[in-house]
Amino acid sequence: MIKPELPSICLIISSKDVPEKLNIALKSGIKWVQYREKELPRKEIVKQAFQLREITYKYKALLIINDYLDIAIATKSDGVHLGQEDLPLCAAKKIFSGIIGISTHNLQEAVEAQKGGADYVGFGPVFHTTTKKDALEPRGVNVLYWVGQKIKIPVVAIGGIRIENLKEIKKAKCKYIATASGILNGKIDDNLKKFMQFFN
Ligand code: 3NM
Repeated sequence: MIKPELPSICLIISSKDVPEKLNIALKSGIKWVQYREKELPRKEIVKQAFQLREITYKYKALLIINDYLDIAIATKSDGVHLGQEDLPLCAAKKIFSGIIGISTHNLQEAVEAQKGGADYVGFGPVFHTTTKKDALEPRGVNVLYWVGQKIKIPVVAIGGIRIENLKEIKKAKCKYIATASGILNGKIDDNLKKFMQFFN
């Protein structure tokens, strides 16, 4: 399976953002969506993931499912994003040929993910975030820069990324970001336009 190149901006959505906010974001040009739902029962997550596959397919946007490889496979999603406590990368790689992203919070985790054949690492939280309930202490942009220098696969900055701090992300030579609140809070189309201008 030929894996598509990753766009610069990943929008993280949960069930409450479907379909209204997601539709605005897709119409405004987002090409990479991660579905991250921590509250709903699994049955509901499956149902919504199928809907998301249809919608994202229509807009030719990548769909990555957070946490659940089985749901990613069943829905023919483009990829899965796994945390440190989820199914280990080596097992995921045996049964899935799509995109596999791994959440990392320090250099060692990022190196391990790269060695294990991950397609990208999420690195964070770079800044303070309220979206993730059990988020760790912010890592800051200096550490982000340093990780980016050591890692060859895409490093996706995550956690508190917003228009106001994109300059710092760019200074850290980071080419990929993932955000929920940075795009979804306020006017989505305006936010996204500013994010896209920054990465063009
Ligand atoms: N993972 P926002 S931080 C989903 O550090 C997630 O691994 C993180 O949401 C990590 O853009 C985070 O609203 C929250 O801060 C991202």
